[in-house]
Amino acid sequence: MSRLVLVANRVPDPGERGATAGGLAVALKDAVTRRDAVWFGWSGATAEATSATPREAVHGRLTYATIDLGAADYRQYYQGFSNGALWPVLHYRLGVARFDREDWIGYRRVNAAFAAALAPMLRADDTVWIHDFHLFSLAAELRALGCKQRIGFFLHVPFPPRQVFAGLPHAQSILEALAAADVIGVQTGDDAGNLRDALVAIGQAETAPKVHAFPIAIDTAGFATLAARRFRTKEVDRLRLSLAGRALAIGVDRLDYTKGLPQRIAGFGKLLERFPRHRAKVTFLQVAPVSRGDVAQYRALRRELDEMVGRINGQYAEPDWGPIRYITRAVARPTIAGYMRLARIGLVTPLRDGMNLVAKEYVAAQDAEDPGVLVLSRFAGAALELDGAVLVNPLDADDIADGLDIALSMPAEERGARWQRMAAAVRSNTAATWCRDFLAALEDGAAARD
Ligand code: ADQ
Repeated sequence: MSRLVLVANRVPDPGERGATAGGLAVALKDAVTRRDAVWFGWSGATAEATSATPREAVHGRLTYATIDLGAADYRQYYQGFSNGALWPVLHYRLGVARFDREDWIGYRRVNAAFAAALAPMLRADDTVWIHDFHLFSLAAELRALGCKQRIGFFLHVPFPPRQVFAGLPHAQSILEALAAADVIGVQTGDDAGNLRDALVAIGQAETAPKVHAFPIAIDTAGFATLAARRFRTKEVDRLRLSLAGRALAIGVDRLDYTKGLPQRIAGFGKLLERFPRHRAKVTFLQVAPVSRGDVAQYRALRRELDEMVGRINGQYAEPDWGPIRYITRAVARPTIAGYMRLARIGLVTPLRDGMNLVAKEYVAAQDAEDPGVLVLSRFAGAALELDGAVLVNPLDADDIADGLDIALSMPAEERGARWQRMAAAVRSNTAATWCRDFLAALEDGAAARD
């Protein structure tokens, strides 16, 4: 089998294995354990200048190859164009985006630098799989250097309707660069439709058929085992005892404005206001470690949340009950898995999300004998697969409150039936099938599912 070369903005820490590894590392585990592989990308460190050659670290069949980013490249490529412009636009938030011509130049420069550092490492029969919006131009840069390998690209975040994407300066260059990939994967059929439309509108109709949906998934059996094991530990006992028999609702997110946290907290406040019978009967635990804390919008979000949580707690707390527990420190993944199993409600309400793996993890973590209810945003990619969830409009605090009321009042039989439907979905599409489906489309030209 040919070697697989994964490219992503960040390369996971080789030490983060198994239970502690998150997101992409878990999703790609199947692909990298079955064959020789290279994982190429940014080390996470900044230096005076971006490295011209990667540092390599061999771990069995997997080689990590990393480069440092120069300070200006970090600012323009990563903070500027990737996080400041692409992230909001791809999440339908043109008004939040910050555009700067220098950032775009830096973005192109770093994509070219990735290509220049990677190309000498490539063997003729390698398969290259590029991940996410930081590297939209990388396939084209590799082609410009003469690389003829199969190249796949997967976008982890949504692709908005073409009229929204057109608001991004240089939108056309980005779409044109994508044509260099052989297969372009997105999370859902909606994203695929939007991206195809955008390609056709700029005269790239021949690229549109390369776009397919491959909904990302989790290691369902692994997460279920982790949750069941962790459920019986002291940390989860501590939480259980502190609830004193009350229901637990849990939210687990990075602290990001796309995750709908203010609206979610407002929704929980509306539940207590409009449905007094739930007061002192349910506790909401939100875990949201700070991410991108050096960006002004994220600092403002944190202040807003601090204030909202304080107000609602002040208004409704009893001497022996506080409505909201809000943690901005990181909590270890295995512990989160145990908490999810304890929670009667998983509250996942992003304003827009490519997929949202937390929703799938919550389903996997449940006890089949007494499962909880998932209250899920209609605008998360996961909503298309998890039709047993109580779906809500994440922008509408009253709708979130209604969803919470439905979930808290739901008879055990309905809870079980809804969970069975969702459990079947997360068992049939897993991280391993996701990897295999994408690579089959890229390497064998296998027809994608959509
Ligand atoms: P993210 O926006 O990071 O990912 P998500 O899919 O929800 O969002 O989470 C990724 C992983 O991080 C999950 O395994 C989750 O458990 C973990 N995680 C999130 N918050 C955490 C917390 N507070 N503590 C511990 N762990 C936490 C992007 C896209 C998503 C897409 C993924 C994968 O934005 O839409 O689902 O990539 O493609």
